[in-house]
Amino acid sequence: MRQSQLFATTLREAPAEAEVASHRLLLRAGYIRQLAAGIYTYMPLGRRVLRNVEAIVRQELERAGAQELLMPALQPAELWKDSGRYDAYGPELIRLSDRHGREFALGPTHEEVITTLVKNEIGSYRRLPVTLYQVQTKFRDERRPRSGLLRGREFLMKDAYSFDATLEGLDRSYRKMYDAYHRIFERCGLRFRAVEADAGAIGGEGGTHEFMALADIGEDIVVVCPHCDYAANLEQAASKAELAEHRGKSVPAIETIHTPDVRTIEQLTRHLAIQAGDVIKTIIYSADGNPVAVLVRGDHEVNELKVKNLLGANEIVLADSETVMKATGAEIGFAGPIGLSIPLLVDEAVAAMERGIAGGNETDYHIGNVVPGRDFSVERSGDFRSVKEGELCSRCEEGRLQFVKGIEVGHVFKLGTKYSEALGAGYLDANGKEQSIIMGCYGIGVSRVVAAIVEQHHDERGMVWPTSVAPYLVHLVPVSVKDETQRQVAEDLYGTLQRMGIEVLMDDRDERAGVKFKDADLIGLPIRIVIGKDAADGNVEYAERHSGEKRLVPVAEALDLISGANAASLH
Ligand code: 9G3
Repeated sequence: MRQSQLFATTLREAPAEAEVASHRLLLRAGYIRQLAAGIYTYMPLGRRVLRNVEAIVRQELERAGAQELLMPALQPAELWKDSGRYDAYGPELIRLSDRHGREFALGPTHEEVITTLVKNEIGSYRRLPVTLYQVQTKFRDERRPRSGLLRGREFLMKDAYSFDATLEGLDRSYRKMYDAYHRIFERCGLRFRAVEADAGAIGGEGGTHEFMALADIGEDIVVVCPHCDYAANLEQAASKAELAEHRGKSVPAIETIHTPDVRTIEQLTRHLAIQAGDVIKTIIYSADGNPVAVLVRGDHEVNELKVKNLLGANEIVLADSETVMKATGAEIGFAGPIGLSIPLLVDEAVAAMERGIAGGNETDYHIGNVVPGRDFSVERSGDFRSVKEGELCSRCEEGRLQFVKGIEVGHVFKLGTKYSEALGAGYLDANGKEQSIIMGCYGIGVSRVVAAIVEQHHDERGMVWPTSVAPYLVHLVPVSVKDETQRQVAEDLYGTLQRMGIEVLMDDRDERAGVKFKDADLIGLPIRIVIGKDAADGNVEYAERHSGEKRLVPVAEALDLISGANAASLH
């Protein structure tokens, strides 16, 4: 491609609202242009990257045995009403009516559509298992679309759905997708971690993983162990509680302490000159309307998801002051485990304390010398706390957990029969009995992957594309197109590379060298060939954008180096 003809202009500056690197650089280098908030045009350079990412995704999905189809974006509202999700989603689900007044939604995802399709196609277990996928535009009316392609309102997703007759089959389908995702993100040049995540709103058979591309601007916290391969999202992560060296000496009987108006941990530790870790914090929740007390050490936080999962509750909220008064006989801030008649969930770090200070279940009073197991029951003890950085890894019990930021680029779910039951997608098993199909679903934010790659591969001068996804492999830069020798050598190289099937962009513009080099840095192609005054001796400069390495080589050697890089990148 000749840059003088390329439909792209580079910008000196990005608009003020562009904050993260990928948003700024993709705009400045002419890869994307915004049409409206969260809605983008992929310019030729950006489209080529998107297509390269799609190609990797398709190759790995096909290799995993998935079959590609393409579903409509316009989805009849009835499907969402049948699945019960029409009202579950608010303004994020874009709704519209057609000319006949029939209601539709612009597809944010396709569980309802694909399940209905399969329901009408699969009658017998003999047609199972099957995994279907598409690469298609999704619509989600984000309240605050931001960071360019990282969080758009119209974006490209690869969504796959697996259909099995048994849970073992689902495990196999899930594993194939999980492994394909590792290959995809590795080939895209992403540093990522697959983290155990909670099934969340989609409510499947449990067993779900998020693929997080590591980046400081990521919105999610990933808990990783530097010593082993443990990784989990913050909601799910578990640490090994470093249990207080166990009680040897006997602890005196409990004592009541007058603590007027001392309601918070911070006030209590100051009032009694103790550490937060000496406190037994008692938080009262309403779990599906039933009060429950959760005990964690004063320096820990309750992990409400873990409590919800253990109780199997649909909803868990902090109890209001009336509920707290009814359950404890005291105002909020004085709840304690002794004498409570509601269930006690005791975090293991509390159960291991030698003694602690706890609320007195009487306004303005706390209790000292409280011994877990002696003064209150610890039979319902477990992991109810959120992990903190520096705690011991729960898997290897050697590494100290670290918090890193991540961008969710993929998410795989075991759905079970949630949708097949709701929509009546069954099959006849070998005994002729009607069974519900067992599903999994697997998403990759294809357009988000483009931005995540930039977040991980850029420097102060611009983007640094991995060869596997770069819009072109080679950037030919003749220093002066007015110099007949330089122009000729460049034209010959351009022709040769094209005949070799190498993707090449030639900066044939009549611009100063400085402008050309700055633009080349910004656009970020992996290999740059500078044709300058040494062209007279048949030499050109071979430069790698990633390593910054430059060397003067004869044209023939430059071609060998490029051909090698091309083969390596399967470009
Ligand atoms: C909606 C809206 C937004 C949504 C959803 C539904 C996220 C919704 C979860 C998923 C789960 C998987 C298949 C590919 C992988 C992800 N945002 N989700 O269901 F109506 Cl407005 O999409 N779907």
